[in-house]
Amino acid sequence: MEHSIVNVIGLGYIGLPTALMMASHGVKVVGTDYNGDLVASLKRGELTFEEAGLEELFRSAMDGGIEFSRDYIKTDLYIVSVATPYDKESKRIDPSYVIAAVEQVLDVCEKGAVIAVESTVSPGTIDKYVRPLLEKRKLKAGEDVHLVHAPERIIPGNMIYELIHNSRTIGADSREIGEKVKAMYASFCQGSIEVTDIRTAEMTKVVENTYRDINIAFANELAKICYSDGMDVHEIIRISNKHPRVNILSPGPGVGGHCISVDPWFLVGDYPGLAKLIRQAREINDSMPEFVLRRVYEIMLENGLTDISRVGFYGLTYKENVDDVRESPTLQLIEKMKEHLAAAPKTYDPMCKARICDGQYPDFASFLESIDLMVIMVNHAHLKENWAMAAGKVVFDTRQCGLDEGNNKMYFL
Ligand code: SAJ
Repeated sequence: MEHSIVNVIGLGYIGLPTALMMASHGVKVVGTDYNGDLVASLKRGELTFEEAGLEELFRSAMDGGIEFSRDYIKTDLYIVSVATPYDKESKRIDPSYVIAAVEQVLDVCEKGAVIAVESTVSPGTIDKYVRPLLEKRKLKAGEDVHLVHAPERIIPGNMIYELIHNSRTIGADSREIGEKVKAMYASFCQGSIEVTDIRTAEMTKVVENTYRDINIAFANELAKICYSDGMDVHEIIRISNKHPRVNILSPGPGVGGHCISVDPWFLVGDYPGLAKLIRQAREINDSMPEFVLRRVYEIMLENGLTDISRVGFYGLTYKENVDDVRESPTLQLIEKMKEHLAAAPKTYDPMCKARICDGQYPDFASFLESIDLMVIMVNHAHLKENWAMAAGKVVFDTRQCGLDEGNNKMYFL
């Protein structure tokens, strides 16, 4: 598809790598974000979050002439990758940023332009919230403007590789438009690109994350069963996985991130009478931080530790080697503690430069000095590199990090 310029709207975790990737593959790109500080920082050549390989990609996109702006530009292809926050109580997605972005695109776009929404949305969002925006302006979908849903699939920590190598899905109202958008993504994506309709594309995204949530829940439930009866869940999973058709995931302290812990709720919300396994899996994964707390209490008793303020939690992010703390198990655990009127526990995370919560330590040494029991919530590479510093501590490893026992007293999930 010969576009003059692609305008990528929303330069966050997904929009920025996508915009940079296109620009470094010969596509003319303008990245737009309403956050002036973010735009200014990118214009200065400074990245706004850490991700393996992003720095190099940024340089190559700059060489490819990428521009950043607060303004939407007049063109014929828009990629909308703005945030879709979710309400913790109602479990519903808030589509207001997507709506605002599409409204502003409609203010400036050329006739026949394509608006591809990459943001994660709940199934039906395009029909329910985006299509009516066109109708309101008496614009005809499929003629004046073409709507597309092109959900992202990349995993934080391996985004750059996955942007290039993952297959992806394009949902469009017509095959012709789907194929045109596919051609643009094929400028950098080496995976297969499936063209389908918009509802199917919306649903596949949510189904993919729900599949993973359910599989993690199975591992977590096994951890609870095995612990209750003195069996080693990790050994059991290791051996079971030797079966050619078994591939059990790893139990952990909970499931975080903006997608897997959120998307399955859309199905529960829309199909409460049908989505029973999905709800149960969500509840199991949400129960894990509390399970960790119960285990911490038992470990304290076993070791004669009575002072909860001398228990520290290593890792605030939702998984290893990223700086994203959204819905992280550690933050979920802190919330649980608050519900029981406990003060925020001591925490340390080498990936979090910013202050996330009370009790957070800026360096590993002083964190260790102030605690007797360290609970590993995230397996950052930093931990193995600095493991010698934790010598002599009681350690509860919820992530099976493979650390040397040495003179530590170790417990596992
Ligand atoms: N986790 C476990 N045990 C495991 C695997 C993961 O406890 O065996 C935990 C992680 O520690 C983390 C959470 O689950 O807290 C989710 O992490 P993840 O690495 O499984 O996935 P995300 O949330 O980083 O990214 C997912 C990916 N989706 C799938 O794998 C189906 C990614 O491809 C999507 O692009 C992303 O969600 C998204 O944005 O939808």
